[in-house]
Amino acid sequence: MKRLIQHLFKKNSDLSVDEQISRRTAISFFVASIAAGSGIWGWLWLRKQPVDGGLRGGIQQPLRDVLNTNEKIFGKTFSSNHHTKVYSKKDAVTEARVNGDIGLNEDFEAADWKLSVQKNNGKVLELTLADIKNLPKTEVIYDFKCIEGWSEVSWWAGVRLSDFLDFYHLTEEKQQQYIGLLTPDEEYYVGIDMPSALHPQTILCYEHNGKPLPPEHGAPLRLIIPVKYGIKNLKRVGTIFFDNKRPDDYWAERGYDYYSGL
Ligand SMILES: Nc1nc2c(c(=O)[nH]1)N[C@H]1C(S)=C(S)[C@@H](COP(=O)(O)O)O[C@H]1N2
Ligand SMILES: [Mo]
Repeated sequence: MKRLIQHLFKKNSDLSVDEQISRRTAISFFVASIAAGSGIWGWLWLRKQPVDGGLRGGIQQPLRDVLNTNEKIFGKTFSSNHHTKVYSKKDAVTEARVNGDIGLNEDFEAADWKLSVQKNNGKVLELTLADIKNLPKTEVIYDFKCIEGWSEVSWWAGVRLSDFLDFYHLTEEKQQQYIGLLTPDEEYYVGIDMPSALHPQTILCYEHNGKPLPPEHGAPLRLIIPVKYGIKNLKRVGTIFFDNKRPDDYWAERGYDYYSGL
């Protein structure tokens, strides 16, 4: 240690080459220790920070603050006039990859399924697939992106969520800041900011490759929202509701970005 300190305070010219090298090593070591120390300190500090809201878990508030700031920036640049790039049918994969089966339990009876729309006056609208298929059909063929690092061009069709809300006069609901969607068993759930939900390419989807949506892709009805990553594209919608507070979100509670925009 004494040698080390002497090294640090001697003039360079008084040192041999070897001593100069060892001094540099000592300084680097010293700097690296401080850097590592502050990293560890920062990590210990972060661990002690309160976890953000969400009943079923969450991430430390400072981390969430960073994500929320990102959301503000990206939210401002979001425009419903900006369409996600679309492709032609021949570019679409014939069998889209299947990913994620949370909330898709096996004892589900598609025949008994109804979509529950929780209106803000407390009433619930119960709709059949036939009701939904009665509305104008919109197709979207786009590059579906999963945060796990894969993407593929796939072909989906259904009713535009904004057309659906207009048809059922969900005017007050549309003015809320968020829309929440849950699987019938409530095991998987997402929250979507209203501007993204009302985007013209966002659909309640019941067809894939021109055929009825297969169960593993979320039959009878799923959300297709090309302005977001795959995690927000909830399969097997059971309930829809509207709120000015952020709805619970499965992956946001596990540390992912709530906004998850593209
Ligand atoms: N109900 C439900 N929906 C879900 C998931 C899930 O686990 N359960 N996974 C999500 C994820 S991470 C992705 S990438 C897409 C995948 O959709 P696909 O299986 O139709 O390709 O579904 C999303 N929707
Ligand atoms: Mo995903």
